[in-house]
Amino acid sequence: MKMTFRWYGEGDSIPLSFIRQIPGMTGVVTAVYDIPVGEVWPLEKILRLRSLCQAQGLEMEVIESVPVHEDIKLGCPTRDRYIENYAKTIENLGQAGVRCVCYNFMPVFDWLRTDLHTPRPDGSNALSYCHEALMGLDPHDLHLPGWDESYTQDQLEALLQAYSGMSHETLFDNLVYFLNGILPACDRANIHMAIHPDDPPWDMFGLPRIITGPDSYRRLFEAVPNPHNGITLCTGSLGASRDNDMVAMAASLASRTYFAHLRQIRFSGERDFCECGHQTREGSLDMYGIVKALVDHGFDGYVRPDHGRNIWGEDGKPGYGLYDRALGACYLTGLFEAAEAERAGRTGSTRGTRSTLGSS
Ligand code: DNO
Repeated sequence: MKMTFRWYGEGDSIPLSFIRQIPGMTGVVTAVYDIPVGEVWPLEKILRLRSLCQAQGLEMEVIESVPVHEDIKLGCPTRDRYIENYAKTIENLGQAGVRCVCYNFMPVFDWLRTDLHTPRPDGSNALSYCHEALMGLDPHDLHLPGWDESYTQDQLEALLQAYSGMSHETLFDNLVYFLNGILPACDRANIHMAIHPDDPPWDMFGLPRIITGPDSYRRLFEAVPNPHNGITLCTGSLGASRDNDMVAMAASLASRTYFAHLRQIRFSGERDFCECGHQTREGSLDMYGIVKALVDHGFDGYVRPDHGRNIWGEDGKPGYGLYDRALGACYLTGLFEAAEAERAGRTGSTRGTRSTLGSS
């Protein structure tokens, strides 16, 4: 596996020079942030990002995300142009050495939380989700913490109208249409697509969500068997549903998992949770069980720590400060070292954690 760290480009308050100092770090996960959704990412912009990373000895092999235009999710007649653009972006990314692209297929809203600064007993604070509080919000007048409010009220209203009544089947068909449109480019560029699950994994405000549990993946791989069609296993997203057994899912999905977001949550109600430190004892998910299941089933992709708490006085971008994610990365690297050593001992395999910055 390769340990990576999300970096929000030149606007990120965390410099690459700090990220490289996290032991075991091989690269960053980033994106071009100043191109409107649906337009082609110019090769020069991608290469510039890569050279900034390389100057700090960091790889840039994973992109999170290349966003999918709503017209594609809606299945509008205009989608073919956006799919063509997406394919062109994939080709440009391939030329820059990118190997994996994370994306999601959630209508209108990406991840949702109801509080970004929930105080924890140890004096830190973290993101949390309360289902009742979310259900009490009016989707037509939303001011969600952390949500990118890039839509005007009118645009949001029009989008909600356009989606109204859309079934899960139609959204799924639109995903398949999208994948079939871009996979030839992925094959040429040798890029793995890694769909991020819906966070949290249930319908929101009447909008369908389709990447929520084991059945979603069964259906997805049946419909699009091309091995470049893969997933981002996000434990914090999928794990928020008590129906999802994350250790079993890690085992059964390992071979199609190209990117793993390994994040811990602690349940505080049936559908309520608070984010917490990555360690197993901090929350409700068995992190070692998940890592071991991935390793034992042949996972050899990219990993990143996910949302961290604000600790040690840091007031970072919600979920994306430096300190707690760095602690998470070190913890996860240790879990992988142990699981890979154990597996090698059992199978006589020489495969292990790939070389890191320190090897050169
Ligand atoms: C939240 C992230 C998501 C993720 C996208 C992938 O912290 O995990 O925003 O980047 O859903 O497309």
